[in-house]
Amino acid sequence: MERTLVLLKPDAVQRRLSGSILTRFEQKGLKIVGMKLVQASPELAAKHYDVHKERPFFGSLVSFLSGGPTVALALEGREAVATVRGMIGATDGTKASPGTIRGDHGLSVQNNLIHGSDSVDNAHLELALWFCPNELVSWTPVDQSWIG
Ligand code: DAT
Ligand code: MG
Repeated sequence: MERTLVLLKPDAVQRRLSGSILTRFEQKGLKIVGMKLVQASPELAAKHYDVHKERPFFGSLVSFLSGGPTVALALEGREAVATVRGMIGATDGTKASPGTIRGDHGLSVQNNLIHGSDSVDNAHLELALWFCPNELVSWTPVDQSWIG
């Protein structure tokens, strides 16, 4: 079982899409093991996007991610990292396939609603950045054996 970090970024919260996006993950069979509303500081946003610190859009990206509340989710399931990335779709909403979260809800590159970790290693790092260990809950859903 893998765990991955998902952020419903401030545009998703402002547009009241948090619930419908979360429903997609629940319906897929992914298990919520962490969930909270966070007002990210610019420092947290900058750490989260540290890999992009040399890019010209970095300052704007940090302002965006710290510009309102974000829903932070830790999701668990088989192949959770790649599964979530597939459900999210391409970075640019205009290129993201219909049926994906970005493909169904956005036209922007920066304001693209959602983040998902891109590798198991980055998932570990990002989960540690956004959650304290005691905020992650290990539990077994009653239908687990039917989900796989
Ligand atoms: P992803 O979120 O699909 O993993 P990424 O890691 O390449 O995409 O970039 C991180 C975020 O930075 C992305 O969600 C939106 C923003 N971004 C990426 N490329 C951009 C660009 N050319 N202009 C503005 N923002 C960009
Ligand atoms: Mg990325």
